[in-house]
Amino acid sequence: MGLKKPLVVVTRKLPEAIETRMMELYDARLNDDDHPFSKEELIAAIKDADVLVPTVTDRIDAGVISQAGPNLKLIANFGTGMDHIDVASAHERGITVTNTPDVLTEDTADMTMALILAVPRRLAEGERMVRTGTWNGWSPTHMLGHRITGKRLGIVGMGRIGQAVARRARGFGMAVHYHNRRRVHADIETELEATYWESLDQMLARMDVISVHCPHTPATFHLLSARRLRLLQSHAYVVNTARGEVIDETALVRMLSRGELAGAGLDVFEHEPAVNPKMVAMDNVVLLPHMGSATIEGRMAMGDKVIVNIRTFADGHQPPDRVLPGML
Ligand code: 8YV
Repeated sequence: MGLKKPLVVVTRKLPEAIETRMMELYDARLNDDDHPFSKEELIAAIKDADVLVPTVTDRIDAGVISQAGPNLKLIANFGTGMDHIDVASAHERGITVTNTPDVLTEDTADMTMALILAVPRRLAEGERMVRTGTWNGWSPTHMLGHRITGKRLGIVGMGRIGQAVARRARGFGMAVHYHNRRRVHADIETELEATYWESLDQMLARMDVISVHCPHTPATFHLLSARRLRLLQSHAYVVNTARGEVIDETALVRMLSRGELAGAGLDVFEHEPAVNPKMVAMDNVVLLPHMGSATIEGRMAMGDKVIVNIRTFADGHQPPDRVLPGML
C-alpha cells in the first residue's frame, strides 16, 4: 500500500485503546459519535479509503462494492460473521476481506448458556417481578420453571461457538446432540459426548432445547423454517445467538403465541434492531440486544486482530484471518 500511512476508515466507535493505536499507525478516520453509517456515508468512505473497517451494521453488498475507489484494497471486518459483506464481489475486484474469529467464541458461548438457563428458569420474568414490586413472597408453587440438567440440547452448527456451548452444556449435565454440514472429528465428538444427527429434522423432533450456531448464508436463511419449527415438541425452547435470519421469526412468534413452544431466548433478530412487539409482551421469551460477544476483553481482542490483519496486509503478506468466498 505504498509508503504513506494508509487511510483507514472505521465505521463505528471502537474501544479507545484500539482507536489510539489506529491513530498512531494509520491515517485513521474514526466515527466519534458512533452513528451507524448510512449507505451514502459508506459509499463515500470506500471511495477514499485504502482500508475499510466495518461492523455488522454496515451492509456492504455488491452495489456498494461496485462504488469502491481505486485505493480500497482491504475490508478488515470488526466481527466474525460475514453475512453483511458480499465477499465474492470484493474478491472479484481484488479486495481482500478479513474477519476476527476465535476471540469472541467463549463470550458468545457464555451468553448462549446464560439464555439456555434464563429461559427455562424464568430468570428475566422473576427479575421483572422483583423490580416492579409485584412479588408477594415465597410460595412452594411460585415461579416454577424447568430443570436443564438431564435435558437434551440440540446444537445447530457445530463450529467453534457450537463446540464451546457443548462444553458448557456438558458441565450443566445436559446431553449434547448436534447437526452440522459435516460431522466433526471423532475426538471432538468423544470429548463432548456429542451425538451427531445427519437429519436436522429428526434431531429437532427429539430435543428439549435447540441452540443455533451456524452462520447466516443463502443456504441457512430460514433453516429453521415454519415446517421445521413445527417438528419441535411443545415443551422445547429455542435459543439463538447466531443470526436472526436463520430462523423464520414470524413462524417462531406464531408458535410462541399459540403455546406450541415453551419459550425462546434471542440475542439476534431477523430485522435487527426491530423486534416483533408480540414477543416483547411474552414472559417466556428473553430478548437481548445482540450482546453475545460484548465484553471489554473480547472487543479489545477483536481490535487487536483487525490491527494485525491490516499490518500483515500492508506489509505485503497474507493476513491471518483472510475470508475467501464461500468460506463461511
Ligand atoms: C459482533 C457478531 O458484536 O462477530 C459477529 O459476527 O455477531 C457480533 O458478536 C459484531 O458482529 C461486530 O461487528
